[in-house]
Amino acid sequence: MSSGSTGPSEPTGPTITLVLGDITEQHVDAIVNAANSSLLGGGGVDGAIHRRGGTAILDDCRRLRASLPQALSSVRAGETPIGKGLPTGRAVATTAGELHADHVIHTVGPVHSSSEDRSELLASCYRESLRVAGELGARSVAFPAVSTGIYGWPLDDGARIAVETVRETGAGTSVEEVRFVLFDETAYRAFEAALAAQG
Ligand code: AR6
Repeated sequence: MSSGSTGPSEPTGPTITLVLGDITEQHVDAIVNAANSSLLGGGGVDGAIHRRGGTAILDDCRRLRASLPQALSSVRAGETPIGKGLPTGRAVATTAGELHADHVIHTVGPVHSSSEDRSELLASCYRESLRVAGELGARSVAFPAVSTGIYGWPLDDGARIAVETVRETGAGTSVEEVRFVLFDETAYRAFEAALAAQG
């Protein structure tokens, strides 16, 4: 797979890098998974991460599910109730198993809706994942384009929200590199355009 990178973002925030490729092949401190509320795996990038990372990730997810009411301090309006798993927009970490990373951070993106604006929930995925990464001391974090596959979010808008949210965290994170790992050229170009549009 080829790869490319862009210049640094704002001086005080993480450097944003774009890579065309498979997120399960990245060597970073933390890999973000576009999971679902069950945390028990699925298709898309979630399936790939569990396949490549091995059963240790699923074992950890099962343990986390059991402790979710303790792990999450509050449920906000519109979120999935805690009894049904990890609420949309939130993030939790597990081992990365056999992946070339120390942690997998699982976040649950919103399903795209044309009748309701769920952008804030998608932004929350990036914000919460970076917050968890900071707590773990992770310096490099790889993100997929959350919600832009099975959950149907239009790529251009998903890319805009992703870049905007990472930029907005600015100095508010100890993460030094945010690497967006895009699975195909269309996704890569959408992120490239979002970066260019946001200066
Ligand atoms: N590396 C990087 N990006 C990938 C990879 C990969 N190996 N595989 C897919 N993508 P999706 P969602 C891209 O569907 O939309 C699962 O079943 C893909 O091209 O993985 O958030 C979960 O369990 C797309 O651009 O996640 C949930 O039920 C992006 O990753 C549901 O899908 C996200 O696509 C979550 O849907």
